[in-house]
Amino acid sequence: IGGPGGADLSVPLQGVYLNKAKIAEGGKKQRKNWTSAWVVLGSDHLLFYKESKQETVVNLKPGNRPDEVDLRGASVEWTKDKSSRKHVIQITTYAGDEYLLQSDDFPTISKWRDAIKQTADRSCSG
Ligand code: I3P
Repeated sequence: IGGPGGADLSVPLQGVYLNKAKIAEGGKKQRKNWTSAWVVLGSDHLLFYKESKQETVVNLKPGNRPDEVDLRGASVEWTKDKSSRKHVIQITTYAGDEYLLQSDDFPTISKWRDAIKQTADRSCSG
C-alpha cells in the first residue's frame, strides 16, 4: 500500500480536528483567532466544520454551513514565521485568503499537509 514517495492518496482522508486561524482575506491582514475546526478534504476544496457530526442540529442551522476554501491555485507551505506554535502550515488561496492550520501531533498535520498540497497542485492545472 502506498505509492512511491509520499502519502497514500488512494485512501480518502477522514476528517480531523485541526486548529485553524484565518489571517488574511483578499490579501488584507485579519486579526488572528485560533479555533478548532473539523477539516474535510474534497476533490478541490477544504471544508471547515464546527463539529464532526455534520448532521447535528448546530450544523443544520442556517448560517452554520461549513467554510469552504477553494484549493485551485492555492499554495500550501510549512511556516515558522506566522505563529509561535509548532507544526503550522499556511494555505494561501488564489483569491488571497490566508489560513493557518496547526496540530501538536506532527504525523497528523504532516499527512494533511501532503494531501492538501497534492490536491492544490493537481487541481490548479486541471
Ligand atoms: C494573539 C493570540 C494568538 C497569537 C497572536 C496574538 O493575540 O495570542 O494566539 O498567535 O500572535 O496576536 P490576541 O488574542 O490578543 O489577538 P500564535 O498563537 O499563532 O502565536 P501574532 O500576533 O504574533 O500572530
